[in-house]
Amino acid sequence: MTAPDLSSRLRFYFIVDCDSPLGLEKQVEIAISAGATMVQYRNKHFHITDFIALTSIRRLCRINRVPFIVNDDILLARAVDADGVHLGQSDERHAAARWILGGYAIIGASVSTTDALLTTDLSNCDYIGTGPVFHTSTKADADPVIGLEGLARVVRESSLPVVAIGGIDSGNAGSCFSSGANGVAVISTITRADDPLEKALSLGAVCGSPRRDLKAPWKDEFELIDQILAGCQSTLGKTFMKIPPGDDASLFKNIEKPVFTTDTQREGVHFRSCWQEMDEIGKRAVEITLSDLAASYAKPVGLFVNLCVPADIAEADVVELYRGIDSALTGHNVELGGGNVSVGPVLALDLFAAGKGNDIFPLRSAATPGDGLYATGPLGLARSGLECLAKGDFSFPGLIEKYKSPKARFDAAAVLFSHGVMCVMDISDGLYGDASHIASASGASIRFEPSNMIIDDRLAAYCDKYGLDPVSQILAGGDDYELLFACREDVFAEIASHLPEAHPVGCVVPRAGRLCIGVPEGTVSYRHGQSFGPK
Ligand code: TZP
Ligand code: MG
Repeated sequence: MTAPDLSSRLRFYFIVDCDSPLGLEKQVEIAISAGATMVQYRNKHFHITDFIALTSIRRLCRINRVPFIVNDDILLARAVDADGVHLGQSDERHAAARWILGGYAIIGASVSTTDALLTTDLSNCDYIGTGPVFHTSTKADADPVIGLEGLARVVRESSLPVVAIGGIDSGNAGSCFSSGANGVAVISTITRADDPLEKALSLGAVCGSPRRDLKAPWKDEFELIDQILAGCQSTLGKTFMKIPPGDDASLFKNIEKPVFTTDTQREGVHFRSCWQEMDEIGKRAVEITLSDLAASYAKPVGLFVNLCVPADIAEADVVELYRGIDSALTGHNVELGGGNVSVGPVLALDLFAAGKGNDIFPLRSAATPGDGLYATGPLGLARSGLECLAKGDFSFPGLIEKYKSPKARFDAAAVLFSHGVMCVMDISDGLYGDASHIASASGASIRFEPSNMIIDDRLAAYCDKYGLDPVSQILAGGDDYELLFACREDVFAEIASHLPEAHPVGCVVPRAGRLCIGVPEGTVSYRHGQSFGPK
């Protein structure tokens, strides 16, 4: 699911009908192909034997990247790994759902009057469902009809996106949108229609949700590899390899001063596929891996990808992922040296890159007291972009772009190399943590100089909105993949004329107690197992 925000995911919200003669799978296939943007499993008489049908529609939604919500039952939502749950008005249950399903779960609540809006704590909720807007016979114990005026009142008073429900069809959905609803939730207009697909398509048209082909999951490792390779011809080891991929291993031509690095990207840890297009995930993984070669002054030549794919991912999406990998490799003139595919619980990429080393191999241990510590560009942006995605705040596209599309700074590395800079690393975990590595390896301390740090306008605006300290964002924020380097001040002055965004962040001083001095209390860079990160 790659819809940019929750409001657009609510646009065409289909709820399954367990009492319809049309099977659940058929209902969901019809809804998704007509453009449904969210699917809810609602079964007021759930029996454990229903679990098979439930998992089958959950799978269908995941393959098609449509968010899947379970009605009312938090533990069932958890059991089926739903994207969220839809609940009533109990604050206690909203809080429990947040705790049980995690920070990224979509939690909806039914709230139909402005009075209820005032008395319900919706701090754990992401959207509200309001209705019945029109008469419905689908829900036996439905509240009184609130009409379009009632819907408009709730929309006016709600700070959360609103999905209208109850008696909605393609004929009246437009009036719900005109009353301010972000989406419409429907059951019987599709599940009880003589021609469900036709009704679903008409509704999809009113919702502005395009019809789509259902995606097929990948089925066979070797077929998948053939598909992947068919889309990757441009980077299959032609220049740097004597024997390109195709055998048990690839044979490289002589690589002078060979440099190797590895990195990993895991769904839910390093990225979330609902935040990004698949090709962006592929590109990002390559740039991040190559960034370590840039920080080592190496010229990348080959990349190996060990891919783990869940069973419920579409073949077309894996091919798209590789299209992104291919395009990043082409951009850096690097060849795909080979790879491996296995099935696994989540999408994960382990990447290995080979490069040709240069006359200098920069070290973290090469900083000397008296050196300045510098960064090649503004920091804290990617972390803030990640936070925007986590909050569902899309008003800082520049920050989000920085998180989604990092660039390995080979251009900056070439400038640092030509000026003989000996101490370089890339900033992946955050300035504070990464500078600590330099301090530790060099037997020195780093004194930060916040007054010199570049505070990008977009970062300043974001921090203003959320009452954050930009310097803390800069110190804590990872994922920027700028280069951090230490050198003398006069050398930096020359470098700065080639890299206008390069700026001082601190200076190297003799070891004085702590590795880093001048860090606001409570600042933490990313450490696996310890700090900020996706669920
Ligand atoms: N909650 C309020 S009305 C309703 C629910 C679940 C039923 C909506 O079904 P239909 O068939 O779209 O009117
Ligand atoms: Mg690194």
